Amino acid sequence: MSSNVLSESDKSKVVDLANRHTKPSGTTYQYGTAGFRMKADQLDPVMFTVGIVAALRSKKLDSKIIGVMVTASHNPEEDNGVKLVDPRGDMLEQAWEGYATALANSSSPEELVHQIHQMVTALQIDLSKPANVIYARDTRPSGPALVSALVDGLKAAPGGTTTYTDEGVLTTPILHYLVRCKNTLGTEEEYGVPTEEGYYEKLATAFKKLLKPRGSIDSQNAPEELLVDCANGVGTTATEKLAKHLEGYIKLIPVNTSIDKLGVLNKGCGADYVKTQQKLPPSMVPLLQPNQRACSLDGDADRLMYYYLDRNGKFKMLDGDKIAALVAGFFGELMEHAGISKEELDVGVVQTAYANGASTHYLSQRVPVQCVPTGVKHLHHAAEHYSIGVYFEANGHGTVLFSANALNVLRRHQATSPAQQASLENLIALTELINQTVGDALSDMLLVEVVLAYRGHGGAEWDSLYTDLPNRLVKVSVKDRGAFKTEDAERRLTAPQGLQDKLDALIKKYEGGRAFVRPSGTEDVVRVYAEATHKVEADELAFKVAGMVYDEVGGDPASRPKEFM
Ligand code: G16
Repeated sequence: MSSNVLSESDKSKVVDLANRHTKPSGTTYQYGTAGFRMKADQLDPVMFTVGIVAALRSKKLDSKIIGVMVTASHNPEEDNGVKLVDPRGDMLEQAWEGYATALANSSSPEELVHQIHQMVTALQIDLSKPANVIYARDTRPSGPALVSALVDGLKAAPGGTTTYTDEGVLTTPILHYLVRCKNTLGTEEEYGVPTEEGYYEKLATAFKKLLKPRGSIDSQNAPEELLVDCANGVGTTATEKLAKHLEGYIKLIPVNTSIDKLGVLNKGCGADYVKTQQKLPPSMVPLLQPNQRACSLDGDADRLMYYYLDRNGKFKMLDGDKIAALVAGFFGELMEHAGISKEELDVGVVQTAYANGASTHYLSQRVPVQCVPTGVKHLHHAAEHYSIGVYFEANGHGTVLFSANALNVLRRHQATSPAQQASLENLIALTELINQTVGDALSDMLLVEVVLAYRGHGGAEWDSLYTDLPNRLVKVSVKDRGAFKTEDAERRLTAPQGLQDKLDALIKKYEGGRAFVRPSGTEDVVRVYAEATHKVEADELAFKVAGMVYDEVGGDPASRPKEFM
């Protein structure tokens, strides 16, 4: 019998277990850009309430499997985080973020019971339904204890049985893949074999359809070997396993693979280091040769940055914007070669305010381009409006989505020549190679290698699609990042009052100047981005804006930008 009411035994179970996970007074939690994320030692009570939310979400969605990923991705090792994955492998529906936040901020076990009751009533959740949840974590040392707190939350979930499975240590994209596979198993939308091994097999099979073994004509431009900086994180094991599946096709060489050493995760390496420092991870310096390319993953392998050394040995970065430009153009070409018109399938690109102005200009001349707020959840939903939606954040987070209609068109299309047929088969193989659930560094890496091999291009040719405008990204630690509110896809500030006018007056002084300020949703900082025609001016603008931000609200003196003040 359906029920929206917590029984007395439900209530006492919640209270008993919640007593083991009390919230420190004065702490406020917020489901941010990618879930809850903060210093790991503050997360125990949040993990507990997230367990309850995951079970309730499953009940609400007819017992579909919900995923929970314990990771702080690109953040330092001492941070951790948790996010929920919806049944199709995408991010938690945004309307639920508020409920997750409310439960996490309950000031006592009794208040938590009250919040659960409110949520169950408002959302008409049938508690009698069973719940199904799977979870995984990255390699952070804080992970196992946080998983225990999560399990207590799953045990505390009210109503019918909650079944949960520990999927172990996995990359974020593999957990997303598993959620979708398990929920579609036996349906027309079956996504793949619901195991970690099934994931590698799916990617490798598609890659092998697209690129012939090394030594054959089609593979002549794939690199002999590709150095993959694994950020000393969970991407290490995934890269090693994937490499085995790809033997004879491409040789992946994992670098920064110390997953058991304390303090090295994302330190001096990884996608975020490359993007923010705009230089090679020091460990890559002795390894990378002029004219050679390599890539960096982040701590949970959902971001990818490419780079190469030019013939003079100068570092050149190929970020998420460059990946979007490469990939969007490739789909256009393949469709044309397969005899599929733009009217049948439209290709669109989604970016954020961080996209380099030159990339937006380049892409806008070729395809529709949309700008949305930071966070894969925003990009993913916007990309779903296109037949083939390419979304990438400049930081290397992104993927390509194919609509149900696009998959139908590809299945039904009648090629009229062997050449058309070959392009059509390649398009279909790409729908298998590309992770449809979330940005996935490993899947994106194989995609990039396929495109470059087809075009016969290396890093330099790819880089020459357009020239990045000089830019600078700065973090400012302030007393209260909540004081910063934005509009227009985070390109303008609405608070603190008057600050945007001051910024406008400053930006006007710089040739090609553009800058914006937004509070991070994953770190306790405010981010400042600036670009200008000349590098020195982009740097100066970024630091002047950072100085204004700091002066507006005050903050940690150590993080007051010193340059150009
Ligand atoms: C997460 C999100 C990304 C976002 C990044 C930074 O990445 O998934 O979409 O770009 O945080 O967000 P913010 O600027 O708000 O801190 P990851 O790789 O850390 O999960």
